[in-house]
Amino acid sequence: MVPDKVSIVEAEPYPFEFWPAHCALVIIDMQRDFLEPGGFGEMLGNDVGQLRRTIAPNRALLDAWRKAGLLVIHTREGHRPDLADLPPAKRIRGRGEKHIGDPGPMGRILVRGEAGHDIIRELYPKPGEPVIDKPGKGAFFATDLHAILQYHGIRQLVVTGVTTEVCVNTTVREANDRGYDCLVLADCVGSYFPEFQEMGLKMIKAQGGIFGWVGKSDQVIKAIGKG
Ligand code: TIU
Repeated sequence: MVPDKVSIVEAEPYPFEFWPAHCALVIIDMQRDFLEPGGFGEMLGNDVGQLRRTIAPNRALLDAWRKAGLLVIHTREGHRPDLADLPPAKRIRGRGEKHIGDPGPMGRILVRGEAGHDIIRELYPKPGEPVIDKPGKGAFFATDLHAILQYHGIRQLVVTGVTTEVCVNTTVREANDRGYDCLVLADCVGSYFPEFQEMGLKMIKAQGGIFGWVGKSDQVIKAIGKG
């Protein structure tokens, strides 16, 4: 049993009241196609180094989180092999040569069951840890994430993963509207674009924490250690 008590975690715009027994770690889309050299992300011309710097801090946080027996949830962006859940608008967006579902460097792009769709080895889910397969950018859209969180009595989320301005921001906004407090960890989220990393975090913590808080993983690890 996780003790039902609060720790204060340094964060912006003001300290975050961390209730570990009611808080889940949500690791967004740390998938091979987004992070690995030779994957879909790099094929599109993106600098995967901007995302790879998040791997080590996520790993340290995940180790501490698991050791404390807290709930961790992993998400993956992707689609059914028959692409029945892929809106045509999403498929053709970008006018690129390659679309979701086409053969890519690590199997069919963003299709469930393909190598590139899976989570990177360093952060691979353990048996029993929920993995949410999501067809959209937000982790609540067309998934059972909210039901799983409610079942576990979760009221807060520590959010990490990629990319900061796309799937992380969308998920935090969805979570905010569903009544969850979100703490986003700056060193554990990444964008291909440094300016979007900065602004993506500013947008969350602006206006008194309009969507949530921004903090750092070492502060959360410290708080777990004291738990
Ligand atoms: N997971 C996620 O953010 N999906 C994306 O497509 N991100 C981009 O930044 N493209």
